[in-house]
Amino acid sequence: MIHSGALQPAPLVAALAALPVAALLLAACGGGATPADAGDPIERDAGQTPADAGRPITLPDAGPTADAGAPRLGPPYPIVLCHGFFGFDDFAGAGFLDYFYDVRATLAADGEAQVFTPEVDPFNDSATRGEELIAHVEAILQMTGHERVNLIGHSQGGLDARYVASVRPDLVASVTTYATPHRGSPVADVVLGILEDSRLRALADALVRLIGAPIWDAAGEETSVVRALEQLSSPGADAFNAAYPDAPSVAYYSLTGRTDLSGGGAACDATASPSFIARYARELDPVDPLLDLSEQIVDGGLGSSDPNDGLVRVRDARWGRFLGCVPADHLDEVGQLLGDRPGFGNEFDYRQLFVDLVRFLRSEGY
Ligand SMILES: [Ca+2]
Ligand SMILES: [Ca+2]
Ligand SMILES: [Ca+2]
Repeated sequence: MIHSGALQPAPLVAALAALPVAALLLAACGGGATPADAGDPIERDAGQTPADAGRPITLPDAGPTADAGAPRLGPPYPIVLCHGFFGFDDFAGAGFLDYFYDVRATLAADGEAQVFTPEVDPFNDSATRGEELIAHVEAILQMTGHERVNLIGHSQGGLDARYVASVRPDLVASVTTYATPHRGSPVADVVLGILEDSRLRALADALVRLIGAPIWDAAGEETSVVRALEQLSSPGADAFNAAYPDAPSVAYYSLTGRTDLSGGGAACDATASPSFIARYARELDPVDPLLDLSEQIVDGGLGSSDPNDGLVRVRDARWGRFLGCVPADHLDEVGQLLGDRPGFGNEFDYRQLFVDLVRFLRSEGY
């Protein structure tokens, strides 16, 4: 936690901004599930162990996988869920692996045995996290024998996924980003002092509560949380997009949430939005109290209404083929906290969304 006495004025601002951003980052790809039918185990050196619910995957030592024992299986490809900014470690005892709350078990019940939830640095930029993710993906491919994976990233996890696809397109069949701030988040801009806002202090406090981590250490120096925030700022997003262009061979999809009882309007318009998303068109979501302040900043203030999920604006979340909006705040999107209902009167079912999304990817040939 931040010790207010150690904070400098600028760092404090940064701390505030970091709160909403942290929620955004929630979605870095987490891969960890061990397929039940992985087949003959491949001999691997005991190296790093990707997080997995009780059944760890052992990463190969490092070597390239392009040659010996090259993966060869086609679709349906393994699913890799990429988590965002932080890991909910402090939320009611929920472990990091529950970022996508109960999603892997839900998908398993639908016949999807190869769903992974790898863990990457909860607070860092997407180039760093993306490199970690590449190592996980290589291990997953070696274990499953497939030639590629489908990456589904929530929040910053979507940027991590894009990094992997840009740098190693040979490993990726599709990238689906969910509430990912491709064009940055006003929350990060506010925290880093790029935008002025009188609510900074309260925002910073809220951010620290949300991410459960200090933005500045006791000496008043920045932590890696700041690197993540810088990436999520408007200029940081521009630089990332320029550095890591989409791979022509990879399919890109996106979807996002809308909250604060907004119907989304034109911002959510999606050409031929699939029925599994369009079915929620009439549902409205009340924003989680944890995101109330950041929602006010993101949507432009009183009298304005820029559709968003409490941390990410809809217009910033569009990438590739936009599938539409679901009635959910940034936490509801992945079933947080702890699988709670999204809000009074809202029939959005995030578990069903993941089931339908994976079925959709299968129907698309991935
Ligand atoms: Ca609003
Ligand atoms: Ca919720
Ligand atoms: Ca909600």
